[in-house]
Amino acid sequence: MNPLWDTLFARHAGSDAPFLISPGGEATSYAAFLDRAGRMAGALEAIGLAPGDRLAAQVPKCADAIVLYAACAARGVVLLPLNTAYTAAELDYFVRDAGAAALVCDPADAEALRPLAEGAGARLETLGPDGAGTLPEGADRAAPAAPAEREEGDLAAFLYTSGTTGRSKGAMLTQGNLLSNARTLAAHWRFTPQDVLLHALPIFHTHGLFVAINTVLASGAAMVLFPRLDPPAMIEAMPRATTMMGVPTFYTRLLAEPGLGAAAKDMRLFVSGSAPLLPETHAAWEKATGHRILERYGMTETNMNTSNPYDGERRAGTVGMPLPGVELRVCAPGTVDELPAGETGVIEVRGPNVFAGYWNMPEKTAAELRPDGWFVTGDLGRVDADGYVSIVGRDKDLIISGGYNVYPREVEEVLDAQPGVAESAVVGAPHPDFGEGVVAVIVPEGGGPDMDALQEAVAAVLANYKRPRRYATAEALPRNTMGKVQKAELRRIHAAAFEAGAA
Ligand code: MCA
Ligand code: AMP
Repeated sequence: MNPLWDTLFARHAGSDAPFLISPGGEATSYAAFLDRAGRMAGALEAIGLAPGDRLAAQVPKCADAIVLYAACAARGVVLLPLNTAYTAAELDYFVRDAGAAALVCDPADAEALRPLAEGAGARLETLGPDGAGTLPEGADRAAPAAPAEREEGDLAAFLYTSGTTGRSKGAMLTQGNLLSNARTLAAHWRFTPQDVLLHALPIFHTHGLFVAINTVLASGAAMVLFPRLDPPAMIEAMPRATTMMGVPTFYTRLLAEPGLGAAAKDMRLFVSGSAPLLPETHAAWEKATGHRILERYGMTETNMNTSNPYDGERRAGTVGMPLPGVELRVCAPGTVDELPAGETGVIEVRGPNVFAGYWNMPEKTAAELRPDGWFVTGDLGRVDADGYVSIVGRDKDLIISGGYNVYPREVEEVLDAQPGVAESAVVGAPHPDFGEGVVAVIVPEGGGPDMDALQEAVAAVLANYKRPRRYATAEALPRNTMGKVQKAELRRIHAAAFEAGAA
């Protein structure tokens, strides 16, 4: 028995139905995909990976990257997908912290990453598009491996999430976590084998990897795989598709594309999540396409928690109701006192979707995952009298830019270490394309920093989407009587940082 492999993958054995479709229309059947996944599992076995071993993967989005996910499921190897924008410094931490047995990277990055892998005691493998790399070549040669024996409680993936304090945490997701959500979403969003999903999300986060791919697998649907967000190509493919999932930036960028209305005519469902969808975008989309976007809410630690209804009202500005099997409550901050409908507090969730804790961090786990199974999300929200959940803010210091999380603390630590910087504070400001953009406020010391050198130093350690897009200076940071930086005040001061014409 291997529930993840059996339920999502093996049940399609022998099926000629399409699973992966290239933007040009070339289809790979489920049967052909499974054959390759079995061989890729053989390649993992050949390099000595055993069930429970961690495999870190910073690989380009391509069919073989999805084959690798399937092979890890088959082999019981714990997949640790990594953002392709992460720098070597970021990668080094994840590989070491997870005790990864292998690091898989783009063949083009192999030489640069070899010392890192060696230093961390991980073997280095490569995987690129079009069958290039040591693992795809290994799969070409390997015989299919038999699936490993696994149970629902066994780990399937580690997804790292930064935090408001301390080191990044590896959220441990079990086979059961992924399966419960896959089944729920496929049913709730009415996926069938006739569906074709436009897949343009990255596949190293929950949204593109689990929400999108597992829902397709759980329903026997197909997906058109785009290497990245590509509005013209997606509009062209839309008449051959039925559904799309995206972050809000997908919707604002597609709205600027000619031909959207006609292309979207026969689509069945548009889903948005990972960041708040502005009610204006919701309205503009309905006007342009006749479709009401279905917004849902989730987290790395919990997969999906709530969704607007498929049949009922998809209410703009809300994330709908708790999904079947998921409990949600709103508590007064710092307590377990549940608040009445309409009052704002911290959202907590419980259910089979909630992760097993943070890798090697019992204290962090205890702080966020209560012994009775409630997970403290750090999102501030309320539940209306008719059950719709709205997210109204965050109890955690977090910026969400284009669907990616940026933890200000991580950026501030890098800025504070630069010459000429006494201290810094990083906040989010409304951004027309990314929803929020990163703004850094620097308190200079001495002659102040050399800004070119500072930006170079930032780029050397932080992934591109975390880097401040605006810098401002201040003589001092606003602080409250406890000495805490008043981020709300800084957000107010810099609210127009990304408005047209702003410096
Ligand atoms: C790219 N850039 C960004 C971002 N993405 N800057 C800020 N925020 C971003 N998200 C910058 C690059 O640094 C570069 O800057 C320039 O934009 C162009 O880069 P490029 O890669 O070409 O950008 P793009 O292809 O246009 O990508 C924008 C994007 C992408 C499509 C919005 O970021 C994206 O796919 N986001 C989705 C993220 C996602 O899947 N989140 C789910 C997390 P420069 O020119 O200065 O070098 S999972 C989750 O949140 C939970 C579980 C949930 O509920 O789903
Ligand atoms: P991550 O840690 O990358 O999984 O990001 C999860 C966070 O994204 C949540 O805690 C929310 O703050 C945010 N999020 C996800 N979906 C939505 C949504 N539909 N509306 C508002 N925020 C969202």
